[in-house]
Amino acid sequence: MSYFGNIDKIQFEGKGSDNPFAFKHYNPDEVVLGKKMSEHLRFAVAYWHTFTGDGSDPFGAGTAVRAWDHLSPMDKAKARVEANFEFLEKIGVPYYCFHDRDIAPEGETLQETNKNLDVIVDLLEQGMKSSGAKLLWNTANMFTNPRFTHGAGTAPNADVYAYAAAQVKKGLEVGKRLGAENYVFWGGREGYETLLNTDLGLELDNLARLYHMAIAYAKEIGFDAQFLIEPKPKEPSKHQYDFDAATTISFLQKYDLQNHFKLNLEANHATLAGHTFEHEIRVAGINNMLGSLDANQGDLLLGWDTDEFPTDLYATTLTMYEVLRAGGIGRGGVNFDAKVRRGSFEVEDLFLAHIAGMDSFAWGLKAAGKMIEDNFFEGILENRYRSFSEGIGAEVLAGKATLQSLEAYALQNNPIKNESGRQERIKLKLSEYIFSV
Ligand SMILES: [Mn+2]
Repeated sequence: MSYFGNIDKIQFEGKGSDNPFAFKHYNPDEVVLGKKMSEHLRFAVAYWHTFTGDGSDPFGAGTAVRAWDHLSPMDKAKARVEANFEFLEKIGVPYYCFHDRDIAPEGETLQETNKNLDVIVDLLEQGMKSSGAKLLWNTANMFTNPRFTHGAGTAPNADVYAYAAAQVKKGLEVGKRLGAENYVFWGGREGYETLLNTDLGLELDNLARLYHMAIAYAKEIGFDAQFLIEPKPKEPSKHQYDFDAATTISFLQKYDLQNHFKLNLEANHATLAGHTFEHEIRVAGINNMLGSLDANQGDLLLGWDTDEFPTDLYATTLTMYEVLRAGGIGRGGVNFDAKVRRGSFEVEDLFLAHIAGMDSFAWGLKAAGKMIEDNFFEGILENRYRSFSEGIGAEVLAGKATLQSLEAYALQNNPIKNESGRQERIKLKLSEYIFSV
């Protein structure tokens, strides 16, 4: 059966096209900086927003109109599998991502839940074989069920901790079976509300213990996916432990986990942490921890995680500029962790939203590629830091300088001359690049 029968495979038609169901910028085979667009971007569809989400919010019931609405939970789960592969094929996206509870409903017991999961994983495996679609990553949802009200890997209750561990174990087995490129840990409720009832040190130690167990088990079963942690500063907890890239990297280093993990960075989570997405990518990049991207955008007028489809070209350009600068996305990808707005409830909107996101990222990639080809921004950095390439600056970089030698230099170097940073000029140039492609 077809879930999107009236929609044909989305084609690249180029900038002149006014067909809303066509790409204007995303041309998978087009080469940018020696590599195909499809290889740079490695797009993924998020199962939860695209197939499981129904448009409900804290003020009202779901609005989405989907062909599987009337079905029982297990039949619904089976229908969504078919819809997933039809959608991936028609939109031309090679990867998808899911949480365990997106794909199959929970049962009364862990045994029953795992049985439901196995039924759906069988179907996913078959669908991947026949369609060629791949799993960018999977993860465990350890935040929706009420048992996780106080956290999972940081729960104050060892029974909950054990349940979470069992869920991670199953997740790793599922990931191995489906050939996942990455396995993600998003600390859904790993955080706290008040220190008055929280042993912060123990909770963080326990979280690290869980990660070490996951590393050991993945090794044991021969699951060689890249492990990723997804930082987020708040929501649902007031204080989330994986606040941002820098906090997460410091956690990984403290517990000797840094060689086993990279980061899955999300644009809207960066915004909530008071950063730009490009800041987070740069921090990960300089620490060799850029793993994968959750592509979306927040609304600066709202204080929560709105997960909108990315359409801001300044953001997509700077994102792709940072990715290219970091040497690419590796085994990661650009996963649309984005949901259509509640008012965009028709299935057509799923296609139009992904086209918007894919075209915006392709546009950003082209602009960023041009910026790098022209060496414009790199040239600015080279000039701005040139005092470190000779004289006293070169001695600092070579590790030859001491406080005494720097003092001797400073005493005779008077006055010091600074230069303008010229950021207004640079920002205008950025606009020129974006609108030239
Ligand atoms: Mn989000």
